[in-house]
Amino acid sequence: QETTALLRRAINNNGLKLHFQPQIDLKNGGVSSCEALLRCFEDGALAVPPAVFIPVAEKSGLINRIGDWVIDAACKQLRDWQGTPLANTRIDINLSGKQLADPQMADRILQTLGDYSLLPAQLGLELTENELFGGDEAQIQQLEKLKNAGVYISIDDFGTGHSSLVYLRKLPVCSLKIDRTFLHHAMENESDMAIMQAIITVGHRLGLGVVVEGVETNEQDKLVRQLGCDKAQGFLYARPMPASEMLAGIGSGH
Ligand code: G
Ligand code: G
Ligand code: MN
Ligand code: NA
Repeated sequence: QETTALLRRAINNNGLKLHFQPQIDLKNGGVSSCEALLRCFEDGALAVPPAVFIPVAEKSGLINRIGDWVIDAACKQLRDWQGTPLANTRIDINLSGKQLADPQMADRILQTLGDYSLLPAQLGLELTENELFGGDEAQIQQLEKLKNAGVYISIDDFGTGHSSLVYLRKLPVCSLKIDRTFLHHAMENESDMAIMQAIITVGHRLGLGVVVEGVETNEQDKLVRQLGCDKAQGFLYARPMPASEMLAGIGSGH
């Protein structure tokens, strides 16, 4: 298939790159974490967006090689940020549920962190609800191992999957990322506002951090502050960018 061939070329020709999107600490305006978002280049230009190539990679099995590349690249970046103003900025990578089916995944992540002389708390993992709840006991144990070691674990796109709130207290997670559709609807719709409020309350009562994604306007920024979210991510603050721009922009501001 065309996308699979493109991905293979990108893997072999240094065409994969990580971009980073800051997460803003709403209490103090700092950037204590960022999300790593994979980009696929060919001949110096973006070739295909992740919303297209990630599902293809999951089907073809290439996701394991790509996922390992992402883990290594994120750790390399964290090491390169040591001694810069971004030294304490955690990188959160997106993990596909398929990757956790590999029983060595947790050990490999911890090994890679060690190889780069990093602390586990410098890395975070984002998994969607369906990936978390679809996982068997062995996959949950891998996440538990990572969390116990200090790796930060978030539920991505929270509120859109088929999860029950009861599972929140059983799953080894540190924070919820509220799916951006809730914020966008909450601006117009009282019931979406109520749902968002409820998610934030439940999250906090369970001791979880609450991150909101997709903040694009000042009104939305005001709302998420009023609602008591801990962190926010969105085009209003910054778009995903190469590491060099992270250092030039955010790094110098503090
Ligand atoms: O960057 P963008 O908003 O286009 O990302 C689209 C989707 O691709 C998001 O759902 C994101 O979680 C996913 N994605 C981006 N980078 C990665 C990655 O490194 N691994 C996995 N599994 N998914 C990713
Ligand atoms: O599903 P996940 O949360 O991993 O997706 C991250 C994706 O969301 C990235 O592709 C990123 O480009 C996109 N994104 C980040 N901020 C915003 C925003 O403010 N608005 C919209 N529409 N998308 C955003
Ligand atoms: Mn994500
Ligand atoms: Na998300």
